[in-house]
Amino acid sequence: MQATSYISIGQIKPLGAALDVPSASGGCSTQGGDGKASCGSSDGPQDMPQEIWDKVKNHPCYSEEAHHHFARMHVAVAPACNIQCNYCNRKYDCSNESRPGVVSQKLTPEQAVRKVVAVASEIPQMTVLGIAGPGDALANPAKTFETFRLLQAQAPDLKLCISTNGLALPDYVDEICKYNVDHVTITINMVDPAVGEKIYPWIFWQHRRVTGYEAAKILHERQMLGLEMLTARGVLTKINSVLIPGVNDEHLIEVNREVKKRGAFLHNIMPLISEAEHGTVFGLTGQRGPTAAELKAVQDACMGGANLMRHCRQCRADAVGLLGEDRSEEFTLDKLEQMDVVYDLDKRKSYQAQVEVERQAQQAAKQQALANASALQAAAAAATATADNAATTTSPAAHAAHDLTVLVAVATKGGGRVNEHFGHVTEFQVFEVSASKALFVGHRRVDQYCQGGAGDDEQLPSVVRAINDCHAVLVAKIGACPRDELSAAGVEPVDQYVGEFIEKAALDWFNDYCARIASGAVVHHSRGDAQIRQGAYTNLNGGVALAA
Ligand code: CLF
Ligand code: SF4
Repeated sequence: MQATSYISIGQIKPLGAALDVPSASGGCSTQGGDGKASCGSSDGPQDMPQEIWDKVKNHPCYSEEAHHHFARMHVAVAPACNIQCNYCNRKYDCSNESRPGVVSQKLTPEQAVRKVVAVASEIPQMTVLGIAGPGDALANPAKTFETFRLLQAQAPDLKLCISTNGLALPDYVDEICKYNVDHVTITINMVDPAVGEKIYPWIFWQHRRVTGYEAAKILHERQMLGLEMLTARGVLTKINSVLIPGVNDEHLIEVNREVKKRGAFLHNIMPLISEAEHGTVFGLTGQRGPTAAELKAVQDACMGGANLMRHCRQCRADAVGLLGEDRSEEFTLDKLEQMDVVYDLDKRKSYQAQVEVERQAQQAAKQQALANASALQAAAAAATATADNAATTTSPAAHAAHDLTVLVAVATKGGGRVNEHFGHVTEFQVFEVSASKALFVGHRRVDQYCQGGAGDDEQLPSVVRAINDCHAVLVAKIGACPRDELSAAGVEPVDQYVGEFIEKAALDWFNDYCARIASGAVVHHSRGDAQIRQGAYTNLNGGVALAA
């Protein structure tokens, strides 16, 4: 299928409006994969039209900033799927696995709505209800749309969201608009069926199973058509792509270009999860996932600016809570029976207003820290130039510090602050920091070091491997043993920014680091690669964690 004209976010219309398709030759700021897209998950209100900002500002997946403060939940009402992906094995009762397709309980629409209302009452920052499996939301249209219909009456302030492989998408665009579902994720791993047939063994299409190249071609055409139809109707779309080394790694740059052309709002490139224990085709055939550096290289190649989502946690199909935490065990069907549920809209609004104040404080702190960093850099550059002009010797390190970009790991339990002890971390957030930015670029899951009040030293090497590409780790507190091990590995443990906003803390540390380089107190070295932990959390109650 041929590409349509380029469409910018500014041209996305409210639901129901027709799209003015621009001429292919210009008038649009989106430049596909070749340049900076018009917006991205790290952008703010100044980067997009107000009506788009209103849609994304409280959506933890569509706004990186929002994901520190707002939660989502999934209801597992969609068990069937109409295609097979080589990275998928849908499992039930895997409470200690966190990856797409895994759930503990399938729900009817009525059970789902009860659960949503209960969660929304308990977690006022839960702003988005998503249907993301464990199969495909649109391969189960009756259950998916019945859930949305019931919810519209009972929880009218929730944003509705679905995730789909796209095969059935063109058939349900009207229904999606009818229920005001204004966030749709399509998983698109290829735009070339020759690549696609390595990922999809079959699809179920028009009452028959189709295999090989033909299957991938049909899927590709349906995905592109569905994406174009949603853009034309003003529905925000996010494209999820699974990075499969040797299969579609470089090809994802082409995917990025094609989906941008068709008006996709965000592109989320995620690492393949393929442990043999998961029982997927890729897991069983030894197809590996990417390293942290491989993932970042493809993401960087796709972005000229901030058009990528990098904070995806590859959630379970019944996940509840902030991205990176999972509170689904608190809301099982038997526990719901015992709960006294009141949907208090005012309480939710008031809580969210408090979050907004905190969020603005975080933004202000970041801007102030950036201004400080920029002033320090300017002063350092002026001093270097003066020294150069005077033919005095300036250290090469002082020159190098001006252009530095490093990764910093952060221990946080939410709210956008450095507020978690090293030993309690199950996930580090990773920020890319320079004099002009502190940008969230990923997360690293780890096994919790502190078990039952004591450090488990056998876990330390795997924790260090997970953040081995970082120059520092910002924590609220850290013990002597992990401090020594991190220092020996070249990762600086930093605990003097407790409670501060992450970006400000990262920039303040960066300025200090540059000053130490310039003075010769430390020597800057490049870091190595890091290991991406495959999709499971440690179950503190004795569950088995999958191998790192
Ligand atoms: Fe769920 Fe997906 Fe909606 Fe978010 S998840 S349906 S857009 S509410 Fe988010 Fe989870 Fe990543 Fe999905 S972190 S797997 S991108
Ligand atoms: Fe699994 Fe989703 Fe692929 Fe279906 S579309 S096989 S549920 S990953």
